[in-house]
Amino acid sequence: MVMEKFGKALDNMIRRIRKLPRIDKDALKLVIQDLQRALLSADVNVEITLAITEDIRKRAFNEKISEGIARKDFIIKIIHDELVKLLGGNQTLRKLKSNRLNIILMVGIQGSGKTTTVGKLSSYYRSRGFKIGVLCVDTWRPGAYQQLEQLLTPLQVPLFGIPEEKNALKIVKKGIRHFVQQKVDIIIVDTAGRHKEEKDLMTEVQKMEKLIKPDEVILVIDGTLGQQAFNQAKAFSESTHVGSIIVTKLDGSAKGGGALSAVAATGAPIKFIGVGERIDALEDFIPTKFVGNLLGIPDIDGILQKIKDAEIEPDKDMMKRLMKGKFTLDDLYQQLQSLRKMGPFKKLLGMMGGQNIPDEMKDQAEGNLENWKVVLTSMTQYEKENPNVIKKSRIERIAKGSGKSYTDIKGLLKQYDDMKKMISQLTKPRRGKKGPPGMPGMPDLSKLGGM
Ligand SMILES: Nc1nc2c(ncn2[C@@H]2O[C@H](COP(=O)(O)OP(=O)(O)OP(=O)(O)O)[C@@H](O)[C@H]2O)c(=O)[nH]1
Ligand SMILES: [Mg+2]
Repeated sequence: MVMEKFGKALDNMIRRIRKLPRIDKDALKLVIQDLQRALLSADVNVEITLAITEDIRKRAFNEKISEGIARKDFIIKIIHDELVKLLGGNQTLRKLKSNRLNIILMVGIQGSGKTTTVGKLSSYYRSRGFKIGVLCVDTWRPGAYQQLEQLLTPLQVPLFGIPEEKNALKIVKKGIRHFVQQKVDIIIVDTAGRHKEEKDLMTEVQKMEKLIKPDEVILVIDGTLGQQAFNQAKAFSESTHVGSIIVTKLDGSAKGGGALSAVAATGAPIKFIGVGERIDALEDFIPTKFVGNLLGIPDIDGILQKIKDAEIEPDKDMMKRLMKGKFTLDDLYQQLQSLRKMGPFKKLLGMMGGQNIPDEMKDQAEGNLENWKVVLTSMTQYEKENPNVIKKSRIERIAKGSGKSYTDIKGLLKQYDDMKKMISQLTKPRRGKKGPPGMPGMPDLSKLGGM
């Protein structure tokens, strides 16, 4: 499993957060220690670890949180956000340009998995309809050309290389010319492995970049690399314009924190991860999903959604209209839509005094939403804004236009009336009227809807 150990350490941290009845500054201190331990044990560089945890410490108590959101959930969210940010944010894959040549330059240290990844990328893009050409400019590793040949022959992807030539720049120049003539969509350039102490080789790759002006330089990082990943990645990003990262060997027992450090060192996002030696062992990298798994919270999406909903302010104009008793059919439709998501409408009602919306109302809203949608398209704007004018002949016309029956339309209009009454009661000062539990002054909602 990917980054198993890191995941376990984070899991412990989340458990700690969840067990706490409430979170105070002392509790946060422990949580932050857990997180630091998790990051460090995953080989994340010390400075980065401190920077992240400092950010979390600051945000945890200084940011205002929306009503109805537990501080615990909020802290889980910030930890999630910070880790996603560390991993380069939620970048969508840069789309290769169609109808023009794209050049990808692969760089990385010896044995990081460049050549294997070239094979995987060839297969990935070929199956998406691109015409690929692979260029072997590895003048160091014995049998580099043959290794690529073995990988690419089954895929029927053409390979260019001059095994006896020792000047990488000469090969790359000829190779690009060759594939331009062949009119390929993507040229993937596989280079020799090199590391930061090999100054000549670092200069060579720098010159190569200048010469071929690639659309993307991909740094291939071995996921098992550990602490050195930071400095290696930094050296590459100082010599070339690293645009993205592929982390390999995350199928093993890799701690993977090296990859996190590499992202921090280069500022480039991870785009793919390698999860095995086979040609198809390449996965899209989706930071939110990755971090969600890492944090081991199955309902992380639920928590994030809840916080997002709470942060959406209800429509102020609508609130004003409601307060004035102006409530149109369009408003109703919008309300039902947000009711379905139990988002801002619930909040709006909460602000008006009706906290607990019964489930049946939610179910009915769900059931009737589609009907309302159709019916509303058969109404004029005037009718939607002044529903009281909708009498017999208009109902007949609307029924015909929407393919519903006369009683259907009557039923929906009744639903509108009930809703309007409910809202006007909520906006009136309360006088201890009877209503369903938890909703003082509310009309019987079970009558709502029946279509
Ligand atoms: N388990 C696993 N092994 C991988 C992965 N990617 C590459 N490898 C293995 O890592 C070893 C080195 O891979 P190469 O692709 O030759 O690495 P390279 O960066 O081209 O090496 P040089 O050309 O010498 O710099 C091979 O044995 C690969 O099978 C991966 O995602 N998972
Ligand atoms: Mg290689």
